[in-house]
Amino acid sequence: MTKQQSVWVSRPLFPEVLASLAQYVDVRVETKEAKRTQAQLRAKLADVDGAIVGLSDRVDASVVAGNRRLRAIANLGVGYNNLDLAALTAAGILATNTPDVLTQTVADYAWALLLAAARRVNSAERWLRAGRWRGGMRFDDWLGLDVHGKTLGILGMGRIGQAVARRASGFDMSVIYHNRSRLPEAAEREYRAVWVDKAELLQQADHLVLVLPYTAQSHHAIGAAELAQMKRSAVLVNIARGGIVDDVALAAALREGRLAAAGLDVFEGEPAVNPALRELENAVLSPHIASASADTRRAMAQLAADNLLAALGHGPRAGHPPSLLNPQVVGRH
Ligand code: 8YV
Repeated sequence: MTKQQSVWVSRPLFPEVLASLAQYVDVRVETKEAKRTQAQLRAKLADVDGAIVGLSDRVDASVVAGNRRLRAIANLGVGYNNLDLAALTAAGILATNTPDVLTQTVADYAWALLLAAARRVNSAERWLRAGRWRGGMRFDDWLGLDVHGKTLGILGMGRIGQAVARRASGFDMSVIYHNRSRLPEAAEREYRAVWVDKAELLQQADHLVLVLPYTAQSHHAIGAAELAQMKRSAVLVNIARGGIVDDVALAAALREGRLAAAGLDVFEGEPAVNPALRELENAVLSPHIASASADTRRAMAQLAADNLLAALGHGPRAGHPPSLLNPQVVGRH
């Protein structure tokens, strides 16, 4: 049977997720993720009803201008700074993201980076693999920094920030956080978390995790001035978006010993990574994989597919995508 609607999937997904889409719509899948130009994206979206896109697909006004067919964009990720939500809403296009399903996995990874950077895990492994462990090691070699018992700072206290905070109690840490809005008292008690202003957060945190959305306001929220306020013994972890940190200032602080270490999963201009960061032994670097556990990536892909199908009027949630970002568009068609 020919299906009336078509969707574009910007990168390969799990076969069972693609099969669930194909029950209802024609599916065109790209064989690999790519950084496409606005003109290329515009062409890809020209004759489809919906699409699954990811962070590398910048869907802005120029991409959807004049497209009278496109009804829905499902983003593979909780952060959606790659979408111009105002432009999609103005064009009557439903937009969705993938919250909740990745919260715990991303919070786990923040801890992986914090512990790895503080305890120099990756650097020690590189040294061992290079065949340099030949005995005669000094008792004061490979000294790292403790994490347990310290003060954890969290910038951004949404779902993922709270999941990071919850884990801190297992490390006997106290938690301070900064966020536009304070948590309810019960939640602050549960996480043993105290709201502080941003300057206090920077100055008092023994280690700092960044988990805030990337917006015009959060661009370079951590730059030279902020790094200068942090403890020299601090570890900085970024699992949010590259643009939140000024990479050049961070590399300088790490190189000059003004900051002890960093764990970075995201980079300004990724997949390009500032060479100054790549050279630093005290930076743990990974290619934006905080949500990449098998269960979570599958759940994210399925949620994106469910969102898209619902937005196009199919399946049990027809008309009501589970994680809709612009509900004001519903019913406009
Ligand atoms: C990516 C993320 O979307 O959810 C987010 O906001 O940044 C990640 O989960 C994922 O890596 C796919 O690119």
